Amino acid sequence: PAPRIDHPGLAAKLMSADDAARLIPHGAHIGMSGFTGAGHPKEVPAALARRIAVAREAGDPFTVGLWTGASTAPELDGALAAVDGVDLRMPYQSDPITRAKINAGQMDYVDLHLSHVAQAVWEGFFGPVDVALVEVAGITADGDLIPSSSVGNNKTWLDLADRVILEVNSWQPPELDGMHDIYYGTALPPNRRPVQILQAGDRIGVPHYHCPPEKVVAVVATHEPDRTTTFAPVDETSTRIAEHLIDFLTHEVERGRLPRTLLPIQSGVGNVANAVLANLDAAGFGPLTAYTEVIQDSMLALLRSGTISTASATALSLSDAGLADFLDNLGEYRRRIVLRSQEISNHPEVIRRLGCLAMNGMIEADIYGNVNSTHVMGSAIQNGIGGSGDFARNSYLSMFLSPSTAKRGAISTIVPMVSHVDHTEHDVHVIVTEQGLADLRGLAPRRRAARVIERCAHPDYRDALQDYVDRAARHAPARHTPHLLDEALGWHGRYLRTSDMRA
Ligand code: 0RQ
Repeated sequence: PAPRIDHPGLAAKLMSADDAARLIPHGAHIGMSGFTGAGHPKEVPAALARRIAVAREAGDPFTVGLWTGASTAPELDGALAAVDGVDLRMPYQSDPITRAKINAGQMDYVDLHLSHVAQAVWEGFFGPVDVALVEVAGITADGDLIPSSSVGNNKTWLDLADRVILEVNSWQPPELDGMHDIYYGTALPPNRRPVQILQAGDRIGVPHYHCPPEKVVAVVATHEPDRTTTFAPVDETSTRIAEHLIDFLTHEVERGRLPRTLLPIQSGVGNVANAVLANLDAAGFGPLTAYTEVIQDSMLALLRSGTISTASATALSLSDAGLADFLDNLGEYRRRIVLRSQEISNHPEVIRRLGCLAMNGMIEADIYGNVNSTHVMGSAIQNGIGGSGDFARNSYLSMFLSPSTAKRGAISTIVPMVSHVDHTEHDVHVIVTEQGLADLRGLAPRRRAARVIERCAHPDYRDALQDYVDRAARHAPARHTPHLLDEALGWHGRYLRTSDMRA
C-alpha cells in the first residue's frame, strides 16, 4: 500500500533512506522513535550505519548520540553499534552488540528513569536535539503526524529538534489512528500543572503529533514490520512465581486492602512478568485496568477475555502470534488501549494517584530488600532500569519477581548484599521467587532478612545466608542492618573466580 502522506508539501520531501541519512552529520544527537521493538525507524538507521562504515574506512571519525524511547531492534541499535557509530546511548537498551560495546568501555551509556528523559533533555543536560528521526503511521492533510506502534519520547524529539526526518511506514495499520493520547500540557517547574489522569483509560491530549512542516527535511516511505519478541514458554518456575503472587493478591483482597477489581496493574518486561499476567486470567479478579509501560502478549489476552477492561501504555511489545492477534482485532483493541508519551505513561504523580500494583523482574535482591535490576556481578550492564524505578518508587504495592537462582543454580538471586542498587529497601514491598513470597511491609531490617531467607532463598543457599546473618548479628559494628563488609560481596567474588557462588 502507498504510504499515507496527505500533506502535499511533505509529500514533496520524499527521498531514499540513503539520501536522508546524508543529512545527518558526524556528532549529531539524534532523537529516534522506538520502544521495545515497536515504532522504531526501519531504514534510515541502517543507511546511516552504512555511511558511518564508509567514513571509517576512509579514516574519518563518525559517531552520533543515539537517544530513543527504550530498546529498539537489530537494524537500529545493532547496526549502529556494530560499526562503532554510537558515542553515547540513552536511556535504555537490550541489544547484545550494544551491551557488549558498553561493557567493553567502547560506548557511553546513560541509564535513566524513563519518565525523566524528556525533562533531562529539555533542561539541556545532553545538549541539543540536532535531528529527530521518527517513524509515523501517516501524515494528515494539515501536516500533523499519526503516531505508530509506540510513542516514547517522540513528542519531545519533534518539539526540540532543529531538523526532522520522518519514516512513514505503510506496514503500520491505518486503524492505529485515534489510539494515541499525546499530551501537550507538560512544562518545567515552576509552571507544572496537575496531570489530570484520574483513571487508567483517561484521555487528556490529542491523537496526533504537531510538527511545523518547515522543520521536516526528509520523508522516507517504508513498509517494514516491527521487531517481534519471542517469549519463553510459561514454565514451572514462572508458574510458581505467579501462583505465589496471586495467592498474595487474593489475601490482600480478603483483608480489605485491595478491591476485587485490584488496582491498575503495571507489568515489566521479560518472561516472568509475561507468565504472571498469563496466570491472572483464571484468578477471578476483575474487571481490571492496567497503567503500564508496555503491552505484552498476555496483556492482550487479558483484554480479549475481558479480565482487563482498559490498558494505558507507551508501546506494544508482542510476539508474532501476539502481533497477528493485535492486527486481527485492532478495531476492538483501539477502543481499549491508550498509548501515551513515556513521561505520562510512567508519570510518578499519576502512578501514585492511581495506586498502581507494580510487578517487575530483577537480577538480584539482598536479604534487607535492596534490589538490583540492571547489573550482572556489579560491573556489567544487562539492559537498564527502564521504567521499573518510576513504578517501584511510586506504586501502592511494589513487587519484584525472579527465579531464586540463575545460571543453572550457580548464582543465588538472593544475596547478602546486592552488587548494584537500583531500588532501595525503602522502595521494595514484596519479593517473590518460585520458593515463596516475602511481604516486607512494616518490618525492620533484621526481620526482613529472616523473612527473605525463609520465603525466597533457594534451599541450596538458605543455610549459607542464615550463617551470614547470624555472624553479622554477632560481629558487625552495629545491629540495625548488620553486615560483614569484608564478606558482603564475597559471593559475587567467588562466582567471578569459580563460576559458582556455592563452590
Ligand atoms: O540471561 O538469558 O543470558 O541466561 O539475566 O533473566 O530470568 O530470563 O528474566 O527476562 O524476566 O529479565 C531484570 C533482566 C530480568 C529484566 C531482568 C540473567 C539470566 C538471563 C534474563 P541469559 P530471566 P527476565 C518496565 C520494567 C529492568 C527493566 C525493567 C530487566 C537474563 O526484568 O531488564 O524492569 N529489568 N523494566 O541468566 C547474573 C543474576 C541474574 C542473571 C538473571 N543474579 N546474575 N545473571 N540473570 N539473574 C519495562 C521497561 O522498562 C521497558
